[in-house]
Amino acid sequence: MMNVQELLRQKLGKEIASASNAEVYSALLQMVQELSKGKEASEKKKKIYYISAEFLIGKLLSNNLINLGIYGEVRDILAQNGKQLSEIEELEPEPSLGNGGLGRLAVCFLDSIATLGLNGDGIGLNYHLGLFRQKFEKRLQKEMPNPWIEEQSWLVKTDVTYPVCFRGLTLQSRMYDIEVTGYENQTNKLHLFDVDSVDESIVEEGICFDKEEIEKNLTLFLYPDDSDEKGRLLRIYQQYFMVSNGAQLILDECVARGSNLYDLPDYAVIQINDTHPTMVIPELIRLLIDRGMEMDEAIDVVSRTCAYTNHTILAEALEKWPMDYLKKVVPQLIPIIEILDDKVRRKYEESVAIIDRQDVVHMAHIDIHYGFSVNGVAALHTEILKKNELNNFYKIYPEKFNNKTNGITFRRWLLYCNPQLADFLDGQIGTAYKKDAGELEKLMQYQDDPVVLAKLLEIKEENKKQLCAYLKHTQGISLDPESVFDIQIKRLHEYKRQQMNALYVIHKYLEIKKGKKPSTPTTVIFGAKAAPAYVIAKDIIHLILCLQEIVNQDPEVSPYLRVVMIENYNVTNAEKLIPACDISEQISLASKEASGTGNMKFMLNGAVTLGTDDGANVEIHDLVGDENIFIFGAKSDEVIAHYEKEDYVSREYYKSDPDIRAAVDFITCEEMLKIGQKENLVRLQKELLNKDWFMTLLDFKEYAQRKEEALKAYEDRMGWAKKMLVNIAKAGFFSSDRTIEEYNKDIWKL
Ligand code: 26Q
Repeated sequence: MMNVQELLRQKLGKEIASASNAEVYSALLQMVQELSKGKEASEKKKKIYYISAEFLIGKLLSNNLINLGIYGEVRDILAQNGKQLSEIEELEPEPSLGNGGLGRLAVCFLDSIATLGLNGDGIGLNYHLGLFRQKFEKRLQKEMPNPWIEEQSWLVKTDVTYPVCFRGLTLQSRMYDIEVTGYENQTNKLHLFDVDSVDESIVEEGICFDKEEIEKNLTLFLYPDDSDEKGRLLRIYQQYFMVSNGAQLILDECVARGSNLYDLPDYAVIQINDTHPTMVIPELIRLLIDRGMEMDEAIDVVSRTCAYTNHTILAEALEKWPMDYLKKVVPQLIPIIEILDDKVRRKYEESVAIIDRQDVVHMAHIDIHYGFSVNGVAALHTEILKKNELNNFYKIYPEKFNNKTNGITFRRWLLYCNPQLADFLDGQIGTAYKKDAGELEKLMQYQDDPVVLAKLLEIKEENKKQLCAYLKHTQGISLDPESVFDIQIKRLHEYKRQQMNALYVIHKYLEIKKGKKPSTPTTVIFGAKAAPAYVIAKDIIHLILCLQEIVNQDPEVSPYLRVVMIENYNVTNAEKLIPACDISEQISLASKEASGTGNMKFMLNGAVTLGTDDGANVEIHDLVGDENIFIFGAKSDEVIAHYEKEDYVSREYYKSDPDIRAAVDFITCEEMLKIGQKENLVRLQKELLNKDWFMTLLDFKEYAQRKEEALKAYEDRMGWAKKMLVNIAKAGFFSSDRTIEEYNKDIWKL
């Protein structure tokens, strides 16, 4: 057994008590890196490479301490020396190498791959300034760079470097590694590629920079603004840089493990995370041909190595690149893509072609034809892919389609973020659930035990108080821990319908003004970043920030209703918000949210879902039963029918329902215009009345009713605690360990 105290003292070169927090942080980082290194996986023959444009890793210090099994010990040693681990954690910057679901999923998967002792690494890019840091100014979102790489960080610089050729430009890459510790098991790696020539000083105001200086800007930002051609070309540069490095690394490693390349599928499986890394397919083919393989053979080998995950059914998110753009950046891929298209065209109809009549390349089509597996991320989502969105492909390749319902790592989303609950579970049902999540079901035997139920309520109350203290400390916001915490945190998108929640706030505000005082006060909490060029999404943020001001400042209303939008929503504040939640808002328009993973995190932490029958909510609903979830709204087949018939007219709902009318009118009322920007508010209101593409008004009435029911149910404290208990007990299915076991059994076969 190692002596943690001794190791720490060694790294510090002095007594812990006399070191600063910064020194302790630095020593802990070194110590963890050393311990993780000692657990590096021995390479087995076949390996999974998870390639993704996003890895939303979150802070790593405590996560790694937990996975190494020394969290409690370190916390106590520090405490004995007058140091708080929670304060030291605050010194670690959070890398923002992802947007939301897809990026966070990738990291939960890396955790489970290592925890299950599988051979697998992640491959991505080392964005120096991440997504962006969100600031609110005049109730509008402003974007700032989020530098996260410090002198000392989790990144380990390696000697691995590859040439990557673009038209008229060859860059030499550099690989950095981050150790991925599994829970009480081995350590795997996240490989992040970069170029030495990146120059952060070219960033001007906010997140503006010269989009043409590729050598300097290539790995500055995740999703640089792609509203103009230069921005879109930069995305192609990034994507190709990622996949070319990935492909070269994979081939090198497989050869080193004994592959002759003709047997590549016995040595590697590449999971393509959405279409962003799709060019890995033509790139691998190109590299194999370079190494002497025939074209047809190369296509066959690559097709048996690559598998594709689809994360969205929104048409606008399915990537399509004009041939012109590809020619400007990666001309070497053009002949290969043309051959891939030609082969498809000889066999199948136009609708499944790779290059369409407008000379645009459909990236997902490459993945489906030239990968051996296509999976959706929740049962409903996969069904919709098969029946609707990708039906033409399903008819050709029924055997390729499969579902892998998403999951989350319980280490971060329970053990770390909710230690009180984890400790309580340990005492109640034992500790086996940490590695075998199905064990949580054992909690069901206590569903009528008043002592257990009271304890769950007490833990929730404590978490709410801690959240209040955190928000006071970090954002200067004061909240009432006695109120119901109703939380919607996720990327801002019209289909997720934050605007519906905002309309509810208006509705409630107007009711209170009319004298209808609720018996339980509610705090509605939002957290969301909007894509910098997504105009309506930014208008919705503006609406919420204006409401926050009006509602909270109104002495008649604020004792009963408060609205808060958290600035710069990220993994770190999610870890505080989720354990403190009573009502989890999962209100996307049915059929639009592929899965959702926040919904699972909330459930696991004892929140009750208020949601539509969409994505993984459907599976949550099945597991907990009608009693323990609040479901409302149009079902996915109704919604799909509305789109087909084009018969949804939002204005009809506005005209016929006085509550809806009052709420929508309020958006541009005098009070709002006094503090808000007319342009934004009017535009948003018009959008709701004239288009409302995601059918907010269709579901509004039922949403408001269900929410009232949930608030009513909350007042019966023991009844509510039972709902909490059932949600926790049934959450085991959503462990990413289960998801990864399924990927391995059906797709990877490691
Ligand atoms: C596409 C084209 C151009 C620019 C950007 C993009 C782009 C960027 C990011 C498209 C999609 C994304 C991210 C998608 C995402 O996060 N999807 C979420 O994936 C989760 C994990 O499977 C699901 O739970 C969510 O339902 C899904 O929305």
